[in-house]
This record gives sequence, structure tokens and C-alpha cells, in this order.
Amino acid sequence: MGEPYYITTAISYPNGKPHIGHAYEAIAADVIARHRKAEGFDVRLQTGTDEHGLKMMQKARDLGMEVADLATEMSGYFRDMCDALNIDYDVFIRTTEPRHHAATQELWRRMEANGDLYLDRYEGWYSVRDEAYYDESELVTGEGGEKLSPQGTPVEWTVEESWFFRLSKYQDKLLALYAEGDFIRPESRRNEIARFVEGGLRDLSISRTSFDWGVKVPGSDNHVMYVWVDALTNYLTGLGFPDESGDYAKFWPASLHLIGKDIVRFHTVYWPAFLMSAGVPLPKQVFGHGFLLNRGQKESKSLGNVTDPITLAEAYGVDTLRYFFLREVAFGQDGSWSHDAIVTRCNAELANSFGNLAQRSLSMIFKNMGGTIKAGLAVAPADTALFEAVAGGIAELRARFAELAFSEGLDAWMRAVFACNQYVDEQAPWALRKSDPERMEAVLMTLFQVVRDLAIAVRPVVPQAIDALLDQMGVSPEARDYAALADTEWFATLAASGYAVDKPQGVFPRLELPADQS
Ligand code: ME8
Repeated sequence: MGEPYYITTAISYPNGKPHIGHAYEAIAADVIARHRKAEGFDVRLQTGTDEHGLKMMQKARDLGMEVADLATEMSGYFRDMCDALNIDYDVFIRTTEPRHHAATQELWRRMEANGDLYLDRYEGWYSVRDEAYYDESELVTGEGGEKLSPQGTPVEWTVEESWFFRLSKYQDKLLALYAEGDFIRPESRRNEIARFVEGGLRDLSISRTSFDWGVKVPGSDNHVMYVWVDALTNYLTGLGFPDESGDYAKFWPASLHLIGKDIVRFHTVYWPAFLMSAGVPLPKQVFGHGFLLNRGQKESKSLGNVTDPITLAEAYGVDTLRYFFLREVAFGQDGSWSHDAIVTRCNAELANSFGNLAQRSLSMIFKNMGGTIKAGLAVAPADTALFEAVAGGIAELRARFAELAFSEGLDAWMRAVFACNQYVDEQAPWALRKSDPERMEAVLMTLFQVVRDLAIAVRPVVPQAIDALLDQMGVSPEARDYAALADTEWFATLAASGYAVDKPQGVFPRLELPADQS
């Protein structure tokens, strides 16, 4: 087994059904996980739901439901979304699980043993929507003159007895952490957080007495922990913490916490400070991705533009949606989606470029060579040039994906696909059929090999379609990782086995705009 790679998504608030932003994050995490697997890492992917806190209580009250029932019902929809989008998670965690309560209480005890917790009274501006306290100086004024959080959500003046965490003590250590490596990415978010921490840190109120839907504070039964203490600990719970053998020993510290830009502060200020306090090693990296917008607008119930990601995947295909999200948006920045953009992008690149290349290559092999795979044919300079162009494109895809620059990686892949299509046009195998059948065979066999390479390269993004294609090409399921790209014998072995391709089935159909969108 390769080097361990542990990646997590944020755990979602199950106070409603999953939205497109949840789908975007899950897909990106899954592509990272599959990419790392293809690179030979021993990968673990964790996702789940963040079920405590005031926000959940209030939603349950509005719906006249028990909060536990709301959490269970909605958490099921998040799991369904992961399944529908082909998210290959290893652990789906729910913060209401008893093992999570135990893990969080243990983290608390360690912070307390380190002298970092004390009881005091809290007065401050609290936003239920953000589940966060804000400083007076951070607030903004709404259109009606009301006070709002920096995220634009309502705040209330709140007074309660509370446990505090000595966050102020960690300012210098946090600044040193940001300075030394790439703990926070992208760079712009690192700068933003460093500026915030340089401005000074106040101790953090980390328990509540006004409700009881949460993890109980050890030794203070009338307090439940602030939901972010409990939520962040999920990354440890899923590995069996506090048991430090087994999965924890293997996978902690996490390689990457993938989260959205609105929760970077929690993951890069509070979380490392809690861990430092508890003597637990820090995750290696936190990446704050951008928001996905609907034609440039945030989706919201009041605008009536909320899209169910499962419906979208049903309309266009799961692979198509996955490809679109990663290709269209420069990862880290905000991006926009629309029905038009999905259809245009995926028809141009998946259906017309790569899909068509694969389909015409296999069709010609089927029609003109009886499907037979032949090795050992003469190689012309144009063939060598194409092999090199494709290998270069794939190397670039792998390098860009390792940096989470998906759009650029896919751009390099697309350029390699264009080189193949140009090769087909220039070599015109249909004309060679009469004039030089041997050369035609060499051209078609060159195409067969580069299609297989390009397919393996993009498999983390569009796994189902690529597996359907590689099945038709006789590529064994064990030889679909990047290591297979380095195997110089595969083609000769396949030919020697007497493999013949059947009449091919396209794997990237052309999309139409749904009637209600055109
Ligand atoms: O924040 N585009 O949960 P959540 C892209 N429970 N990503 C988006 C998005 C959008 N339009 N809207 C939200 C929480 N997200 C906490 C996390 S982690 C210990 C606790 C992202 O359901 C958001 O940034 O509000 C976050 O990473 C994830 O979706 C879950 O958001």
C-alpha cells in the first residue's frame, strides 16, 4: 500500500437538503481522492453531517419536528447525494453518533488539562446563522439600519455563562504556522487569515447554556459545547480518536481539509489552536475553495433559484456534471454555472472532442481491422510526435491536479485531445484504407493507445464513462491507475491475447438543453 492520504470535506449542516455548493465540494474532494489513488496513495475520504447547534434547533422548531428526527432525515439526503454523485467516501460521519461525543469530550479534557479553558460570562453579538460571535467592530449595517455579521446575517446581543478557550495565547504560534509552509491555501486566503490574526485574538466562548442540543461539557452538565468545537473534531472521530492506534496512527495528521471560503477562519485559527492545546498534531493543509453561483448569483430560497444537485446530475449525467464543475471554475475562486454553460462546455469537450475521438477510433478499428489489436507495426515520426504530445499533456494534468488546479490540468488534457484529433485529420486513415492499408493500421493502433492513455488520465473526474470505455478496449480493471501509463508492455500483451474490439458504444452522448431551459 502507498503513502497514506487523508482528505476530508466540511461536514454539512443538515438543516435543509443539499444544495449545489455541497455537491461542488463533494465532487472536488472525490476527484482529489481518486487522483491520489491513481497516483498510488492509500487514500481515505471522509464526509458527513454537522448536526448540533442552534441553527438545527431553530429549524426543527420552525418545522414542528424533533431536532434528532430532522437531523436523521436530512443527513440521509446528504448521503444520498454522495451516492448519486459517485462520491467514493470511506466514512460518512454524523456528529450525533456516541463515538463522536466521546472523541470531542476527550479533546476538551486535554485542552482543560493544558490550562486553556476557564469559566466566565459572555456578552456579545451572536449570529445563529453563522454559529459565531462577532466583535462590534466587525459588524456591518443592513439596509434597514440593523446590525449584521460580516457575512450579512442577523446578529443578536447574547449574554450567558460560558467556558472560554485561551485563543489569545496562540496568536504567535498560529502566525508562525502560516509563515512556515502552505498550511492555508490558496495564498489569498492565507494572507486574509494572517491579517486577521495579526490584529489580535480574543479568547473564544466555547460552551452554551441556553440549549442542550450538543455535546455535554465534561463536569459541567448544564453546558453543551459550542458547535464548532464539536464539528471540527469530526475529523479525528472518524479515525477512532482517542484510540491512537489503527486508522488514527495511519491517517492522522490529515493531508487536506477541503472546505469553502466562508469557514476558513474556523479551520485555520480555531482548529489548529485547539489541537495545539490538546497536543494533537496539526493537519497538513486547509484549502478554502470558492463559491459556486447560479449565473453569478448565490442560490437562495427567496430568489427561487435553488437547484437540487441530484436533479442536475439526472438531467446531464453524473460524469458530465463532475467534469463541468472542475473544468469551468478556477479552483479556489468563485465560479458560475448555468444550463447553457454545462451543455456548451460538455458538448464541445467531452462529446465532440474526446468522445468523438474515442468513438471514431474504435469504430474504424472495428470496421477496417475486424476489431483486432495489432502490435509491432512500423512507427512513423508523426506517431512518435503524437505519443509525446499526449504524454506531455498527461504529465501536466497530473502536476496541476496535485496542486488542485483542476481547470488548468483539464486544459492540458484537452490540448492533448486536440492534438489527437488533428492527427486523425492529417493522417486521414479512411483514405489510407485503399492506398496504404498497413499505414492505416499503424495509425489506428496509435490512436488506440493514446485514447487509452487519455482515458486513464481523466478517469478521476469522469470515472463511470471512462470505465465503460476501457471495458470496451479490453483494459483490465486493475490497469487503470497512473502506474499503468508507465507499463510499456500493456499494448503488446493485449494484442498477444487476441483481443478484438466490438462495435463501440459512445460514452459521452451529446447533450440537449432541457425544454424548460432553452
Ligand atoms: O459550514 N458553493 O456547513 P454548510 C460552494 N457545518 N461551496 C459552498 C457553497 C456554495 N455556494 N455554499 C456552502 C458548514 N458551501 C459547517 C461546516 S466543518 C467542521 C463544519 C460549502 O452546510 C461551505 O463553504 O453550511 C462548506 O465548506 C460546505 O459547503 C458545508 O456548508
